[in-house]
Amino acid sequence: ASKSLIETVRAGETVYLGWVGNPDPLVAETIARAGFGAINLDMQHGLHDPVSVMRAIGSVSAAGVPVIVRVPVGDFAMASRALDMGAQAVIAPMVNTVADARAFADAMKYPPIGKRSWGPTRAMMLTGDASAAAYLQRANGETLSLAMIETREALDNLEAILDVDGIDGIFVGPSDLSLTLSNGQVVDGDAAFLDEPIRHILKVTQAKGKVPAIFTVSGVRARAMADLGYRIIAVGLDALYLREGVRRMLEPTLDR
Ligand code: 3PY
Ligand code: MG
Repeated sequence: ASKSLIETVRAGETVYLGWVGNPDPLVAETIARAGFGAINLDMQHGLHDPVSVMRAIGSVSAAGVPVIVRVPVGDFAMASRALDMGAQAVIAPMVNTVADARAFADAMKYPPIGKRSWGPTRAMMLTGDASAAAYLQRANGETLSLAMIETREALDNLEAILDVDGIDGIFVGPSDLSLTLSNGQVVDGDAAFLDEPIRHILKVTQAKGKVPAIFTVSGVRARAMADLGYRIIAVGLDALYLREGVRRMLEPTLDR
């Protein structure tokens, strides 16, 4: 089997993450096989639902690629379900307070760290754990909870959020961060005024020994974030892959 997400992250390697909102399992599999180190299934702004997540985890796992699920805002019950279905990590959007972070960690981790309820039927098919004890023994350490920092409030609470036991890393949402820091004036994930917070979040996350992750919309930006020190880096999304692919295909046919 290929390396799990946690193994790759522990090895200090960078994971480039494909982002998929289309709920058809073949779309996720095709994008996974095109070269990404992991695939995120988006239930917040994408069209994924619990059943499509279950199916896409199957098709992407068949390609030997780890799956992350981004749940809808505040839907921590879905975070547990995503793990039960075999997701190796969950991204929770809009984690703004310690209470948000605590609720997220509770859904992600078994006691004594959290309050995750038992039922990893599909997860155990994928890990190959033959007993409940075997899965229990490693689940808390091997499933990643990534809390999205994407508002001014979250930025103010960053250290306290990172200190919550059971939060494994931070996932920066540059679009929402630009929206909230500019008080609704700008949506631009590449805006220059994000440079300072993006470096600050990275430094604080590294200092706490947790995983720094971020969203980007280009390979150039993704590479720059990797060089800065981010370790899980989303590169664009499926709608963009389709549109850019079509444009590149049609480019030679255009009259100049
Ligand atoms: C953001 O940039 O706000 C995100 O949530 C990335 O998907
Ligand atoms: Mg966002």
